[in-house]
Amino acid sequence: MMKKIIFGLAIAATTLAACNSNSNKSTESQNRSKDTQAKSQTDNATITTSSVADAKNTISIKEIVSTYLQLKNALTRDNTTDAATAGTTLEAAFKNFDKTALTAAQKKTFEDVEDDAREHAEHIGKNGGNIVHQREHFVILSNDIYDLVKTFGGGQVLYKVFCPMYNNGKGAFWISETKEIKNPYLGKAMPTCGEIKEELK
Ligand SMILES: [Cu+2]
Repeated sequence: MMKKIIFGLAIAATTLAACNSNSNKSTESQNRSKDTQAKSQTDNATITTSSVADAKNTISIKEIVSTYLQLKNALTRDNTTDAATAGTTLEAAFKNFDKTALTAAQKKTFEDVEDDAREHAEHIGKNGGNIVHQREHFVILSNDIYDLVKTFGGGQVLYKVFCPMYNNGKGAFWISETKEIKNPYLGKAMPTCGEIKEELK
């Protein structure tokens, strides 16, 4: 739990560094983000196995998911302005989310990702015109959305899709509402790069 919070802060710190457009810093920050991401995926496995049983009821994260998908689709079109708009809307959706009726497991997952996801959504919103940077934030935001969908359900069938080429072959995944591959990281340069890794219900 504490670990996760510390990693969250680390992400926030490296993210801010990335915004200062110093290329060395930016590369270092990306690498550190990747480490954090790997770690966070390990943590996820633990969280989801313990919380899946009592989840997927009462509260819907539909608005968060649909706004994330709008953001994802803007990135597939290389549309940095629409991505920024969706990022700002997503930040508001997290901010206004009503947590009062959550189960214990839902509350835990939501609070684990809330600050981090808001931070990434906010940066995407403020970086219209810099799609490279928006995509850096989208990597970790997608981890957060994955955690939420695993615990709450997505309100529709969703897919976890992996692109092995992004970030110099380190790869990254995203959440999609369609089986058809449209890559938000590489956009129109390589729209069909990606492989479905998991179906989420
Ligand atoms: Cu940023």
